[in-house]
Amino acid sequence: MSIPSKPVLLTGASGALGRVLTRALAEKGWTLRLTDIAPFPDEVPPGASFEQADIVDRHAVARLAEGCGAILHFGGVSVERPFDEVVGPNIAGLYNVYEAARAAGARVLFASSNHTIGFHDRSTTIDSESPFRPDGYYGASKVWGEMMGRLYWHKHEVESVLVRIGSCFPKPVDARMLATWLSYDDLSRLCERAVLADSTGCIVVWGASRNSRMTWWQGDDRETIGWEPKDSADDFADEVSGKLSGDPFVERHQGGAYVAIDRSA
Ligand code: 15L
Repeated sequence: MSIPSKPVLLTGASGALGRVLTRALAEKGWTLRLTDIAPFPDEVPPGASFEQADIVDRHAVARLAEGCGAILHFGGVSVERPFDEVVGPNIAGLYNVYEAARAAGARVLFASSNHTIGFHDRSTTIDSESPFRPDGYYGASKVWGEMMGRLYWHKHEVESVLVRIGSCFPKPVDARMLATWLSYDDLSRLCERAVLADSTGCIVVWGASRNSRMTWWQGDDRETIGWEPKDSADDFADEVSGKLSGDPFVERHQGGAYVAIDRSA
């Protein structure tokens, strides 16, 4: 069993995915530095420490990253919100994270999103080089994050694994998620591989499980980190395949409900 040689900083630790990763990686014996703007709701596991901090606080982020070998960046706004709520954590916050990574010599795993490409049609298959088509301010902020990854790689050799997460929940809850679902275990293994891989450069990985309805996304760099998903949304098909939005515009696009939020019809 491999363990990173340096501590790993996890931002957004108090969120749903942060808590999942804290449990999974602490169980493996990793040394974790946890941070979030909200208090950590669980008992802090052995090998981990928690500090409450705002991602827009540049000095706090730099201090937290000092001596870390990797940053798992799950902090910031994680759903579509008005621009003024997104800009601080997801735009300035990304600068803080990348500056901290640069100073520490740390690799970044950036929790990007399928909402960077949400306006592609479900009838098409895109790859990681296909044009961005963000479906809101949140999706556009994730495009910015991916661009920061590329900038800091080419200019400063900061490595990044940019994970375009589909729908990471305990189980799929509607028909769309039969394509986009990423299980918690597949996410945890992905983060583990992203940190432990010898070198990554700046790469993109689609964050979805082995769902047979996942015909939308192909061609990423998962081989570089040796990650293959093991779970599948197919097991939930009977339960949720009838759960549609009833809106043809939403059903046409990969981003689902986000494409219709605040839309000028
Ligand atoms: C995301 O990026 C969100 O963080 C999550 O809450 C879901 O909305 C997910 O995308 C999705 O597209 O299902």
